[in-house]
Amino acid sequence: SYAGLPTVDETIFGDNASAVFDQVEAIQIVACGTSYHAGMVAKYWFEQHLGMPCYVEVASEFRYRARAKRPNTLLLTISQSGETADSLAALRDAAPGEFLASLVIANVDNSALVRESDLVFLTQAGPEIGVASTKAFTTQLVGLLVLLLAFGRRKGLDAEVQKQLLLALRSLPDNVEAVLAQRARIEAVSERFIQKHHALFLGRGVYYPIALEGSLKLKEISYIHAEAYPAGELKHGPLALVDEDMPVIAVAPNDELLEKLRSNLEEVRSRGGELYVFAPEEAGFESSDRVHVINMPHCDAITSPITYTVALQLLSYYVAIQKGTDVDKPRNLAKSVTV
Ligand code: F1P
Repeated sequence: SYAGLPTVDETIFGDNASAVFDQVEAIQIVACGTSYHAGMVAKYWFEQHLGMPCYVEVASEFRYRARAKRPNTLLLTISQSGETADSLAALRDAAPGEFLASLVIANVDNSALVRESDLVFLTQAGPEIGVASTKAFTTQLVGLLVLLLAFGRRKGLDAEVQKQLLLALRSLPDNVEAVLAQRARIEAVSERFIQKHHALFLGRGVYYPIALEGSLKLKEISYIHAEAYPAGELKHGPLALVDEDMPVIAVAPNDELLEKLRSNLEEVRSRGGELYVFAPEEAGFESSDRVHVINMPHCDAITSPITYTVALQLLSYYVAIQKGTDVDKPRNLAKSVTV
């Protein structure tokens, strides 16, 4: 008999996970920096696949504002270090009874957030040597997909979709290898950024937070000022910035938003902007003197944000190397922001 043995969820997330997950109707995510971007991705995933309301906020704001109570809501913090002061303060700021329970997705065991949360998912990415989060981010996204499956089993997520998700996770290492195989191409285009002072990242849907993360990496390790926008927002202001000196990096998977993105990129091209398009062959982009296409592997839709992230991380890495900045220890940043 299996009676009394921990469930799968308890094995992964800790004692009592099953009882908590059975009651969860909404998720409040709180995090900082890169980890906040992982939370933004989760919002797209949880609302699309489960119809589960998912609220995401930076910890440095969450803790300083009056909040309306949301019933049956799980408080989810995400943090590489598990020590980020704002995220920890947000957890501590939760009033008794405000949330059903707290869960942390963290990379460092026995860190403050791990000790103080009710449930824990350890990303086990190994030590992050550099200050800027990289493998922590991609493993946070995997952790969020595991959580999606845990809720999917409860919320009637189609068995076929659950199976597809498991298969997609299994082929993720091959997709990442395929991106790494493009490193020479990415290194070659990175040379064009050495003299640049600004860059614009564009994405749509779930790739908007991936664009944000790409721009954060470029800022953090190469000190190039970078912004990210959902591509449809271009015409509401940022288009004024586009000229021949402005590199525009587009995250362009072959999904249902591709045609909309393509017309946004046409707007950039017609204003002389130089395009760097991360896209699979079937998206049909062609390189020319002002358009540089970086071929991405064909990926399963649900895990594809993880694969595209690795490509953007490589771009920032090579730009930083070409500029001679310290990739592992960028100026002014600390690995864990504990004050
Ligand atoms: C949050 C974070 C990182 C960023 C830098 C400063 O850390 O903003 O995302 O790369 O290291 O701290 P954490 O809560 O994920 O440890």
